[in-house]
Amino acid sequence: MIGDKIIFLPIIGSTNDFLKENFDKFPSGTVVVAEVQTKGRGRNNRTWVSPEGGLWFSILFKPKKKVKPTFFTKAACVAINKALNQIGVENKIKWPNDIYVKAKKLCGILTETIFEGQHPKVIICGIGINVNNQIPEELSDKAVSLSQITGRPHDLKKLLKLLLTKINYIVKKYSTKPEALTRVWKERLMQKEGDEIRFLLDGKFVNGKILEIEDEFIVVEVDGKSLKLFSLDVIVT
Ligand code: BT5
Repeated sequence: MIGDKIIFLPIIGSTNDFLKENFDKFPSGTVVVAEVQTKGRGRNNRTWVSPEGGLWFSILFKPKKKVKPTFFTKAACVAINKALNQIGVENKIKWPNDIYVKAKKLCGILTETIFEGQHPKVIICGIGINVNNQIPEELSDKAVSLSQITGRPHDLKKLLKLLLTKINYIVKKYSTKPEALTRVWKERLMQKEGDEIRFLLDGKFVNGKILEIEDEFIVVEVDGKSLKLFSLDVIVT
């Protein structure tokens, strides 16, 4: 069960790195939570700002069956989306790994894999949610915290418990039918196939139409040409 073992750390570089270095010491389902991360990471080594008051945690998976690592990103996205709806916070998934409230990012997910040959031996799903923490000045136009949205502080342990229960449920429910999870995830995305979007491409804003959404890439039509993109800076309005 996810969260049967939870390790609470006051301060660490990154909970993902902690599990990458120590995965052999802990069973599948172990969760590591840090009060503060000094080297919190996003994708492509981008910085994830992680001061006190936020919920910064990683889940260790050691899958016995063949599974795509993106299954866990989608499962976490859908579980968090549902958990937040349950506490009255309307939100959407932004492809591929974020949770947005209106036009601001509340949560990011970073799934990392250690392969044994072709087989994913260890999958680490790191989740960062702004809860009671301050949003730094430089992110204030694009990030938001749960306490800013609801106007009250939130109990981090209670929230963690709710999220772990939901993630556990979603992982179990869809482990034998991952394509059904993909459908649910797509339904809850901010952007859908067919949508006209404005996005950043090589430093320039362009308009395009989403042709196809996959786990790892998105196909966009721009000026009659289709482009396969592995990350997408959509202008969220
Ligand atoms: C993510 O990356 O959104 C994945 C973030 C995962 C963080 C968790 S916390 C627990 C675990 N341990 C880790 O070290 N990481 C995981 P990406 O899509 O690349 O977005 C990164 C971008 O989000 C940055 O370049 C900033 O623009 C923005 N950002 C940084 N900190 C933020 C924050 N606290 N809230 C909202 N946006 C933030």
